[in-house]
Amino acid sequence: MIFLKISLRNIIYMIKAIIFQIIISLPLFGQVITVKYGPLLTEKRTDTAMEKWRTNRFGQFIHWGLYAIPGGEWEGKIYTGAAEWLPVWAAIPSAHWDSLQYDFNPSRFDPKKWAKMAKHMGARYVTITTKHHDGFCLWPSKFTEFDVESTPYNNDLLRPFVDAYTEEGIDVYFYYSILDWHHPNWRKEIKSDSDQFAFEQFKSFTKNQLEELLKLYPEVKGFWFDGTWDQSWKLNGQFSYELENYLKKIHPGLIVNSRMRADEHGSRHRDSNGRLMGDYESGYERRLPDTGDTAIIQVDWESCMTIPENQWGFHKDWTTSHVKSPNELIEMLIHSVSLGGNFLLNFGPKADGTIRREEKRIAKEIGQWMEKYGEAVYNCGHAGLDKQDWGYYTKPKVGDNIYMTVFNIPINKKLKIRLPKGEQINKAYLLDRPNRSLEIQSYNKEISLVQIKTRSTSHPFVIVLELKRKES
Ligand code: H79
Repeated sequence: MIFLKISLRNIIYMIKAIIFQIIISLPLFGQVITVKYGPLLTEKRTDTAMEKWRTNRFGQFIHWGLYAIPGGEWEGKIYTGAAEWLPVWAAIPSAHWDSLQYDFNPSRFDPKKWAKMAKHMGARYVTITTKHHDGFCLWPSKFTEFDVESTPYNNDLLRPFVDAYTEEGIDVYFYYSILDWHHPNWRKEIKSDSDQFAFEQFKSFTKNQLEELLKLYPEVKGFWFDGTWDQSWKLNGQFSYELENYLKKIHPGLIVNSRMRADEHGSRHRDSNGRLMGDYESGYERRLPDTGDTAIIQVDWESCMTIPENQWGFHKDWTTSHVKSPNELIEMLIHSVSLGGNFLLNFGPKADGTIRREEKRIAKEIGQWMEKYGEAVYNCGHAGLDKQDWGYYTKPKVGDNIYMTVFNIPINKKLKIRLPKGEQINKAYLLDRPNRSLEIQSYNKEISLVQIKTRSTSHPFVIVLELKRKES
């Protein structure tokens, strides 16, 4: 009887599972939802601008704005949430927050120093907050008074920033928050005709500012949109489609993240049929795809990461969460590249324009590593081999070599490699010692072992693997 009960339950469970499978695979059976305002392109872009985006692989994110002034502290109380969300955590009235602009005077801002630091870290692109959720603009905008021109600093910050980074050969991208706590016409939800009217004005304002940014800073390579999760924006799939199209027309080669878009059914990042919108998937915020999620390589994608747990803008107290070490961050970078993605590491400069000591140190240490091993990062992607516990494989776009970045040395100092059928190892050597080959042993038909010598290192290191076809 018990047996019967269990099997009945199992049968019900199986039926449920089958129904679920059928539902999720409906698009595969041709039950495709009609989407008019989905992706502009359904394939990966192959133009030179996008190819460059792919070769860059490592970028610097910069969150800078009025939130750097309080740095997470309001009326004597430290709020441990993200510093740029302080007006929400401390329920600060808009007018009060906005008056911070009269205290904004980054007299020590020296973008050449920032750009040099980024260059030494190995960043090939930078994404800076031109306007975050509070609506404050780092450039003199014709369309608002809530900008850097109305501060005691009264100078454009973006122009010298763009110049300094461009000078160092670093591609510049603009972060832009659609959501705007300052603008009177911003709406989270459209509940009435007057909301609708206001939001139409807001859409024009958004379009005007984006056009303005492209006109003032024609060097910019793309936009990183944020703050697009509210109902008002999700209901405007047609507008975001047309806006993406328009911006790309007036600025050929422009690169736009998936977060900008919703389709006309309100589906974000991916349309209602699961197709990526924008040029790359930008949903990986403070997280990475699982190492086994090789399906992700079908699209371009980027992960953006904070150094503490969740601080983007400058926060004066970094003791309340784990602060990632350079090695942890390098691992995240390599993890991203091994799955064909980019890694954007965040920095939150202080209100005076300087960069905090902890961030400088981290940038320097990552830079020392990149100097030695950057070959395994730039222009690299998924290697097509099964991931092993010692670390990650990456493969350059050009050439046949494969890089193994080792983070965990096994007790027996033998690194397992499972090769595809018909392949064998020709040679393996340390990237920084190309003249000395490492010994290769065969474990069984499919698995080989690379023997490493005792290597006392406090950093990950890279092995180059040369493969060749097996003679049959
Ligand atoms: O700019 C950085 C963050 O400030 C910003 N994106 C990065 C790059 C960011 N803001 N919010 N989030 C990321 C996470 C979004 C949380 C939300 Fe909510 C959940 C928005 C709406 C629901 C939490 C709950 C915040 C508002 C309500």
